[in-house]
Amino acid sequence: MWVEKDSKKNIYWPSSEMKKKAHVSDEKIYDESLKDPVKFWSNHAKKSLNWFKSWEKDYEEDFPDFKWFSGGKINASFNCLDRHVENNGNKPAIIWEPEPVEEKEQILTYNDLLQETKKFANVLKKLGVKKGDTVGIYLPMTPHVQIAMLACARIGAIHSVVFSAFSSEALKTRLIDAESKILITANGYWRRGKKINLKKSADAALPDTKVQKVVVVKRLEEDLGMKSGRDFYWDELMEKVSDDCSCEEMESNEKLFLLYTSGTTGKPKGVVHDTGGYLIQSFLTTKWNFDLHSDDVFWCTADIGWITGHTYSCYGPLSNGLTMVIYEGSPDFPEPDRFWKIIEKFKVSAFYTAPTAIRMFARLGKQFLEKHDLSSLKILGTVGEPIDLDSWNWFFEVVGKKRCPIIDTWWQTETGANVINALPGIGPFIPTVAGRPFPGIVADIFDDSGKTVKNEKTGDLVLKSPFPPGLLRGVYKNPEKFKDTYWSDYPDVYYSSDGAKFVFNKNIRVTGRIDDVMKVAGHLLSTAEMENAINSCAGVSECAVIPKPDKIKGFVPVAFVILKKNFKKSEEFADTIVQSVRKTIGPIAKPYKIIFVDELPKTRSGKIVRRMIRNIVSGEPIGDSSTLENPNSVNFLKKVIERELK
Ligand code: 6R9
Repeated sequence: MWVEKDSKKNIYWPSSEMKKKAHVSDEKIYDESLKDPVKFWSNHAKKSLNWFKSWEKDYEEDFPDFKWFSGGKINASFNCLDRHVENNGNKPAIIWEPEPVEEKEQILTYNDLLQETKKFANVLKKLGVKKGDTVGIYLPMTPHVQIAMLACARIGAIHSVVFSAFSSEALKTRLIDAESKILITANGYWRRGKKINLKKSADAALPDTKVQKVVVVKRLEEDLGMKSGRDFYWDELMEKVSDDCSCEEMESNEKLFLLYTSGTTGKPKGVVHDTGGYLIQSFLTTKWNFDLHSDDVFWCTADIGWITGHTYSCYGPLSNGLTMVIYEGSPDFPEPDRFWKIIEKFKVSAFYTAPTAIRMFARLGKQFLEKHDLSSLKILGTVGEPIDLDSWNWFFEVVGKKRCPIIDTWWQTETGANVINALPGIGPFIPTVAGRPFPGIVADIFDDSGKTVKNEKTGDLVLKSPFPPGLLRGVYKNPEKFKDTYWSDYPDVYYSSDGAKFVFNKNIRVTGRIDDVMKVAGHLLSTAEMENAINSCAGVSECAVIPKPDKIKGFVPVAFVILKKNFKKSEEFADTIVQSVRKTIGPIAKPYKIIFVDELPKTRSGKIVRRMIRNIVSGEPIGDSSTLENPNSVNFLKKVIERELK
């Protein structure tokens, strides 16, 4: 038993067994770390990471710019690989489970991973990649993706991974913005028993980008069309290089990677992460939040295309020298018990997934778990969106058999690593509540006037100085956007765009986004990006994309579309719109429904009042409509929504 129920409240505490085993179990860590957060992080960075040269200044701030460990020289690839091989070279680093059940798992030890990374780093060099260049990565979940990322880090190139289920247009936008000269992709992969032709999407993305060379992993047997002089097979390149490659000494604040995230405008933002700061927050949150010890097996189910994959399926576990599982395919293939089978097969001790997956499993039923031995599990983690009470209970009772703490981790692409959650050895574990800020992180919840809110009152979640070491250092090539998006709503703090409240004495419940982005099955999508795709269809005059609550996916996008004069609504036209969104962003952004309307509520200045439409769609109070330009549109819209969505 790793947890105990509080006898009075519906909350849980670590058992004495958990307290004994945990890396941290003394409550004092919070107060002590907050007395001097800079010292807290510096001590851990010194103790837990290998530096080629120690830093001159631990923290500097020139708001909103800040630096950690200035002058320090470090390499992420070295910290994830080289330093482990002497004592743990034969320890599995990655256990890769392919989707087809007839294919055997592949295990890469730290020796293997280091050797492959060194070789691939030499491949990159041979292709002309230099320190500071960006490299596009559009790969499925096979170990090539970690090798490619670590090879970039090794030579000081900046990786920019694009989710393999994004469309070619989404890939193109990101390749252009990042100015990538090289793309690493695969000829395909398996998803739900089908072959996905990734190379075709990659090819379609390349015109108008700066990409000159493409490295192709041969995941499938078929040749999907290689362009001579531009495309090269990964394996063939690897045969021709040496397996010796030293690490570039990176100044701590130099870029490690870019990762694009959806914002409130149609254009995704290239979130910039540095090296030393990002690495220490990734290292420590992995170790403490999932209470991982050397013989544990960690499995984070997130795709590498998202920040959760970067931090908890690459840099976090590998910098700790741990064994992690990665899985290529769909959670319910060939049967809905695939995840539980994997946990049993590899004796996973900490399992980190998303509420949308939990909701799907809960709906499928517990019979799929009951035939599997899940007794290896000690810690369960969740991330991506607020977890509802039913899903929390199901995760706790059915998956964890009431034995394991649930670590509900709040964080963002921008924060790089976990920021708010309970610690396994300290607790409390409160259903639907993330918990306290991780030690050394200063968070607060503000009311409109920038003062801390009272208990149980919702406000804006902010981070205060000294800013967490893993926090973003910029929006790629766009300092104005960086400033406007994160640092302008209140003086002196980082604004998260999430609503939150304090409950149970300084624990934080995150209530969700307050800006125009939505989480669809855990994927952060921008309504403006979807609206741009819809507006580009001939015949569309204007539109509003609104999140509709959904039992499994959290939210699904519904598009309200006003047509130009002389255009008629039809099912075919609705389908054209759906296909346009699919093509521009990817299948995850596919609208649940297209609703044609004659008008939408607007302000006097002509802006669509999306908040009001959102309230009608989620059945919440509509608010004052008297100041609208067209107050009658609201009643009309209510009827349409009742008819189309109920
Ligand atoms: C890591 C990740 C960030 C947004 C964030 C918030 C939501 C993430 C959450 C959570 C409540 C949690 N979010 N974890 N909300 N509780 N435990 O998901 O990054 O894709 O950038 O999304 O996700 O709304 O602002 P990203």
